[in-house]
Amino acid sequence: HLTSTTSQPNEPNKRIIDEFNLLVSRAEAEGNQWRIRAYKRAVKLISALDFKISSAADVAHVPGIGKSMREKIDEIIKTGQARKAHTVPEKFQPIDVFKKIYGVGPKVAEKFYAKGFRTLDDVRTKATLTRDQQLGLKYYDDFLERIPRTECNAISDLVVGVVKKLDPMITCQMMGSYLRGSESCGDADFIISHPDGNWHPDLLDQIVAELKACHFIIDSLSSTHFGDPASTTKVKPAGETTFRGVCKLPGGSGIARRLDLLVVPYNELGAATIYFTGNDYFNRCVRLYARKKGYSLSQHGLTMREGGQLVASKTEKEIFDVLGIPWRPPNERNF
Ligand code: DCP
Ligand code: MG
Ligand code: MN
Repeated sequence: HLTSTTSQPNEPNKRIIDEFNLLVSRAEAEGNQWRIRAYKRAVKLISALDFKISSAADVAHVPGIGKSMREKIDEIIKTGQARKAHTVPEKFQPIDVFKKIYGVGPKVAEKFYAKGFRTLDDVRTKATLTRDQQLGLKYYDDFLERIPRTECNAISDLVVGVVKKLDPMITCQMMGSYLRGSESCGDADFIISHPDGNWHPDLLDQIVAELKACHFIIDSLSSTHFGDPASTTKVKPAGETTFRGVCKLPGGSGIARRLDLLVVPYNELGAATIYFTGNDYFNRCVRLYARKKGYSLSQHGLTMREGGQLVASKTEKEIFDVLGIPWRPPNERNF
């Protein structure tokens, strides 16, 4: 798993690994996803070596450590540090703070900086904010807190209970990092579907109304941009509805949490399940693999790239079978 970046104290290449971890932090501050992954992969690969690197030439044969990574290694061996990791531009810190506001992406964060804002208070008092961004400020500290798994279990019980009370037939499952077994989650994600196969246009509204009535949902965010990165159309397909909002477990931690509900047609449940199980990197890999085999995979189904005919969508297994990828449990999708 490429995400764990801890190094052992008796690590022969500790100096190099420590510097590379700083480079990961810097890439995170920059929001450069490609570099974050490249440096994390390098940390992982270097940590796995059982010999001390005395020059970058020692790792020239290691796949995944390319030329620019080797230049960094030589720099660290020669000077004791990677200069880039220690010269962080002044604007990174405020931009990093801004990007953590829900509804603020890298572009808006840059814009805030260019307008001369340096603190959250500047944004609060001087910026023109969308409703989502206003809520992002309101819940700034809460949204940065991760949800412990025990609280996720309680959230799952509550939501599933409310849905089953409406109609015991309906399937409702907590997805995302929770389904992958994480000890803590960034938000609470649910997929809901009705196995009678009919589309129930007001199902989501009913569920949201019930969850508001029991004081679980405390705010609504705009749900128009529910992200399917592979989707080329801006029009939401018929038969799918999403809710993004804010919830708080009655009698719980008192911390407001992000909630995502996704209602999908039953015949798309498999494709939607792959999508909402993640993680996002696993999804990118599977989608790329599907493309190479002449298919296109989205959260709605697996289709032919040429012609667009639907090949499979109902179950995960059907989709993975067509692709020739062995099905693996969610806890083995933490790429
Ligand atoms: N997803 C994706 N691509 C994105 C965003 C999301 O494929 N750009 C999919 C994979 C994710 C799932 O949706 O696993 C849920 O999205 P979250 O942002 O809630 O991510 P996770 O639940 O995986 O992690 P976290 O604990 O941060 O919520
Ligand atoms: Mg999540
Ligand atoms: Mn989510």
